Amino acid sequence: MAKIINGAPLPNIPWQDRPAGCDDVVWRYDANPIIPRNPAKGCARVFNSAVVPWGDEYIGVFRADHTVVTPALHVGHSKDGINWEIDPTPIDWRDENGEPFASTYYYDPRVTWLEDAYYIVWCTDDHGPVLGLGKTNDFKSFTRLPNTTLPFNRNGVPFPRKVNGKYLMLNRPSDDGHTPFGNIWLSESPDLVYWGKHKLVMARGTDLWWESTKIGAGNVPIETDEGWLVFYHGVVNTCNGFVYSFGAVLLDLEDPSKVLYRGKEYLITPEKDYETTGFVPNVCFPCATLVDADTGRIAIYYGAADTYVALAFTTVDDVVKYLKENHQ
Ligand code: BMA
Repeated sequence: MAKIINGAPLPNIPWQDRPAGCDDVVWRYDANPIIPRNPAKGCARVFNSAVVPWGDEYIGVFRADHTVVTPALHVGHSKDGINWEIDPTPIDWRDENGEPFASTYYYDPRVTWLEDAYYIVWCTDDHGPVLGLGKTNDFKSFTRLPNTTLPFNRNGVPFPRKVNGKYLMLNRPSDDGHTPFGNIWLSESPDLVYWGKHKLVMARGTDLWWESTKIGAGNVPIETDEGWLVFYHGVVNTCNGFVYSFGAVLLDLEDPSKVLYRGKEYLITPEKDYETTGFVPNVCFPCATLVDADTGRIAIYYGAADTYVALAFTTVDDVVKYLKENHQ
């Protein structure tokens, strides 16, 4: 049995058992999507968002595309991880001196507890898309640290702890458009300010068409006794545009630039109406997981069609078993 390590029990994790007769590794919540259109004044669509436990409730940083279409980050609260209240006011980012540190746009946040605070990585604007970094302790005041990359990089995922004394971040160098290429890289930092020693973790899978255009890490890696478990999106280009599915990979615990098992097939691909139809059709984009270290249950939060937040479930044992038996 694969186990989650260094994780906490989460007895009230959002959960539904695998439906009878279903042998999928990952299965959807049957009342998806959990966040509908226009969930707060001025927020037209909320998707690609990150949630964490908060006492015995949940809190998160949500990507909200406003009614001018530009994306911003908003805090959201939930008692059960399923029903969410999105604050109508965006996060007011300040620099380390308390001065406003605003950007034109903010999207695809990831959140993790890391030593002394909740850290947030997202894509933001500095003469092109870069990865922003910020932190909070109360989800009321938010401090921005220096951006972590040069342009262009639009997909960043922090690790929940230092590995071999270094902070780590998965990321994807890209362009300033809708990037028709992209591989997953690992960058390290001694202090969360200077980032380097960039290493390629894995390249898009040219022979496996579901991930042949680009790939990008999804959730903050889950530490298991078999390796770091990461759900990642894989994109195929078609005559009607990109299709975003997601699969999973296990990375080496001591050196996460090493791939142990990379799944062959997607685990979720756009099939349901809320995934195939919306502002951007055919997108399933994971940004966060909740885990219960006692049972190994995993709740995956993914953006659907750049319009909704949806939820899917699996267990660490199910995914690890699948990856060992069906890897590339
Ligand atoms: C990516 C990002 C995501 C988005 C996806 C599909 O490049 O912009 O936020 O979900 O495209 O539109």
